[in-house]
Amino acid sequence: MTIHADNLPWTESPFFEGELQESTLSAEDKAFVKDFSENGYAVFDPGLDLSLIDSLVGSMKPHFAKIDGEDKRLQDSWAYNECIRKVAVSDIVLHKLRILYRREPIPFQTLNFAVGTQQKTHSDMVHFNSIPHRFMCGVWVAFEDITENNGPLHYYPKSHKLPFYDMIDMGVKASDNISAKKALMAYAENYTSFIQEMIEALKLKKQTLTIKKGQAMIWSANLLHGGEMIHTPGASRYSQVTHYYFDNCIYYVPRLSDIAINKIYLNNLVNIRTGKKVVNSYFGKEVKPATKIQLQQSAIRMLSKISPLFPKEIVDRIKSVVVG
Ligand SMILES: O=C(O)CCC(=O)C(=O)O
Repeated sequence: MTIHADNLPWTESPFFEGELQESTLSAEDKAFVKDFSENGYAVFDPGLDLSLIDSLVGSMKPHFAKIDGEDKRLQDSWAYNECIRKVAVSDIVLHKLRILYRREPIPFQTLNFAVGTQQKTHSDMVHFNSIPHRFMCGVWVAFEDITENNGPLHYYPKSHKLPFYDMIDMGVKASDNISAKKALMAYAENYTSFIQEMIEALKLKKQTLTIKKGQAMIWSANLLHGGEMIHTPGASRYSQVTHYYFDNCIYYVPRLSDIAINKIYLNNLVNIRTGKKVVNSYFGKEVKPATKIQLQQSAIRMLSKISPLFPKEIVDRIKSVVVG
């Protein structure tokens, strides 16, 4: 009897080898899928027109110039920049993702970088998880040649096979002080030091992604990755990562959730391909879990709409009652 584990990406299923043999994919696609299953990432050519990349970078330069500080990243600029949207919904990327996940991909977030992020090593699963688990991945595209000097992406091959470490594993109650933790990398102290210590304890081997302009890499949800140091001060590193979920899941943020006490922080997403709101779905049916955090999220949204009409002290008082 063959058991098909539909609620796991097939590349991460215990039945993968058998399913791969049974599959009708071409030999080339089979090798691609097998490599991704074993290593947790795949480098490929998304077939992007280099003139699209040049227009994208040219049109984003004035936006990057307005950012103060070192971290030159822009989130969700696909909403006003059609070139960014085209990269996110590129036919070749979507085709590869359909093969790797056997579900319809949902591009839901873009991040555009002008320089290397030097971001600490992490698994995306702590930011974006799904139920069923692991239906999430990132696709990173180089908009210029990437060298060891301009802060390449780094990653740990096969680390996607490690367990998923949630905030409870670090002894942290994730849903405490959500507003503080929502600030970028505010979770860093506990999470990223745990990951770094684990890498050292397991002696995991790091690789860097020195690819050419136009090339891309897909990483699976739990692959450990981050940004290398920039060795050439002032060097640019134009690039884009698009994050994808897959259909028929619940989508949530583990670093802000404590599922054990019914606090799940759901993502409120738009599908970049269709422009439609992404529905949370469990076994094919829409779910609207009325958890405390979800109620808090909608109460805060409502409060910010009416807050100009009331004195600040009153709004703050209501907020403290609602959020606790
Ligand atoms: O581009 C980089 O340097 C890191 C990007 C990253 O870690 C992410 O998008 O999760």
